[in-house]
Amino acid sequence: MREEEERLRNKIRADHEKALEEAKEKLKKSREEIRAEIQTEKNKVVQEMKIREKKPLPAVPIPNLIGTHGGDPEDNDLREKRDKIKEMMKHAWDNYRIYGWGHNELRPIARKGHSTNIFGTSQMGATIVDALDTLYIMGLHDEFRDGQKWIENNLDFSVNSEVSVFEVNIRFIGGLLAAYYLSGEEIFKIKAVQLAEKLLPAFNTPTGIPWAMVNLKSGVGRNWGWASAGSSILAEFGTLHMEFVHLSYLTGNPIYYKKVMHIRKLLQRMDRPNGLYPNYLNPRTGRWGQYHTSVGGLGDSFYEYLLKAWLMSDKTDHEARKMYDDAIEAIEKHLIRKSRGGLTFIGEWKNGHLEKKMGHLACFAGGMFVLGADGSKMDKAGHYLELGAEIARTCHESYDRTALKLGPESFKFDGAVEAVAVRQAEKYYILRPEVIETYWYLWRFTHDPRYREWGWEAALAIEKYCRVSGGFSGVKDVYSSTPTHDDVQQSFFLAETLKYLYLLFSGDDLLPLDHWVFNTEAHPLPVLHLANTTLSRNPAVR
Ligand code: DMJ
Repeated sequence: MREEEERLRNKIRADHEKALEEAKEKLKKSREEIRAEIQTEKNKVVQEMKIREKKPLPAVPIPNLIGTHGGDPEDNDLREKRDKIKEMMKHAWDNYRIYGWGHNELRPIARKGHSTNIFGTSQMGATIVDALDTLYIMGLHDEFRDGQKWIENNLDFSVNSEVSVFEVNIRFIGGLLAAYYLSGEEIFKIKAVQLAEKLLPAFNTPTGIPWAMVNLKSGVGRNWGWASAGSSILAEFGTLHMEFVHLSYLTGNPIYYKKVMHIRKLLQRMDRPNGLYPNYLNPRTGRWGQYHTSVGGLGDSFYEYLLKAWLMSDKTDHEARKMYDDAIEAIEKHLIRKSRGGLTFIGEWKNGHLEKKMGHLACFAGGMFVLGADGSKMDKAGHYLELGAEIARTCHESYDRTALKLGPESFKFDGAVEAVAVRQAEKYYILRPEVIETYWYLWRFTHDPRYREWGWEAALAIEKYCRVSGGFSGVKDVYSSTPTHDDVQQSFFLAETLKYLYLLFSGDDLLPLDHWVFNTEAHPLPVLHLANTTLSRNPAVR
C-alpha cells in the first residue's frame, strides 16, 4: 500500500515538473509561435473529427435497388415534355447556385438567399439537400456532385438554432437518405444519422410525443405558441416513421424505431371522437387539444405515413395498415362530401361541425387513396381508385377556375361557390406539389392520358407565371391575370413539384412503386424486406 502511494506521489510530482517545464518553454516563445501551435492543435482536432465522421456505420444488406435510372419516354412528344421539366430544374438550381448557395432557399427576384422560421436562424442549404435526388434521377450529375461537395464541407448541425423537427426530418433526413440509397455515397448516410441524433432530445417530453421545435445545439424543445395551447401537431409528430425506421435499419440502433413506435402505441390507446384523430395533442398531459381534424395542413402526412409504413415494410406492418383503414373510414364518413355541382371534396371537421373548405395540401389525398387501394379493407380497391380520381378532378377544377390555371391555397364549397377561394388570403400559389403528385399516382395506377394532360397544363402555367429570370417564384393571387410574385423559390419545388412532373412524363420503370416508397417530401426510400436484417433480428427492435 505504502509503495503504491509513493509511486503515485512520484508520478504526480513528475507530471507537475513536466507541466512547469512546458510552461517555461512556452513563455520563451513569441505570441506568433504560440498562436501557430494552437492553430496546429485545432487543425489536428478538426482532422480527427473528420476521420471519425467518415468512419463507416455498420454494414447492413442494402435492399435491391431497382429502377434508379431509366424511364426514357417512348415517343418524341413525351421526351420533349420531360426535357422541358429538366430544363426548368436547371433554371431553378442554377439560379440558386449563383444567388442563394448555402442559404436555405432563394429569393429569385431580389436574387439573394432566403429562409423561414422552420429552419430557425440556420443556413443549412435546405435547397441543396432537398434537390439532390431530383438532380440524380434527372441525370444532372455535375450538379449532384456540386451539392454533395457542399454537404461534405459545409453541412454542420452543431448550430445554435431552433428548427422544426418535422421539416428537418422530411426535407433533410429524407433527402439525405434518398441521396444515399440512390448514389451509394456514405457521406449522406453519415450526415443523416448525425442530424437524427440532434433531433432526439425533442422526444424528451413527459409523454414521449416530441416537441415541434428543437434547438440543435442545446437540445431544448418547445411547441408553437399558436398550436392549441402549446400542443404538438399530428402531421408533425406523426410524420417521422419512414425516416426513423430507415435510420434504425441502416445503423442497427433501435432508438429511432422505438421513438416512433412509442408514438404509435400511445395513439392507439387514445379515444378518438367519431373515430377521427384531432390535429392537436398536448405532449405534457397526453390529451387531445382542440377537436379539429383535417386531411390538409396539420393532419395530412400522418395518414400518409400510416399507409406508407405498411408499404415500406413490404406490406407486413399490418398494425399500420389497420390504423390507416380505420382512419380513412372515419374520414370518408365525416369529412368527404359531394358538392351540388358533383365535385367530391374533403372538408375540415371542427368541434362537430363540417367546414366545406379544402386546402391545396389536402389534394395529395387523391394519390394516397389510389396508392392504398390495393390491400384495402373488404377489397374496396375499385372504390378507392374511384375516390382518388374524384379528388384529382376536384383539384384540377380548383386550378381550371382561376385566371392563371394554378390552384389557390384553399377553396370553398358554399352554395354557388365551388372549388374557388373566397378570401384574399387564400388565393396564393407557392409552387406546391400536391395536385401534381396526385396526377402522377393516378397516372401510374390507371394510365389514363388525362393526368398527363393536366400535369402539362400545370407545368405550362408554372413556366408562364412563376418563372422569372432569377428562378421560380410563388404568386399572390391566382385569380388576377397580372401576377404579383412572392419572391420565394421554395425548396419543395425542386424536391417535389419538378420531380413529380418529371416522373409523370417518364416510363413506370423509373422508381417503380413496388420497390420504392416516397416520403412526404417526395424523397424515394426503398421497400425494406426486413426478414433478413439487423432490424428484425434485433430483440430490442422487435
Ligand atoms: C411539403 O413540405 C410536404 O409535402 C409536406 O408534407 C406538406 N407540404 C409541403 C409542400 O406543399
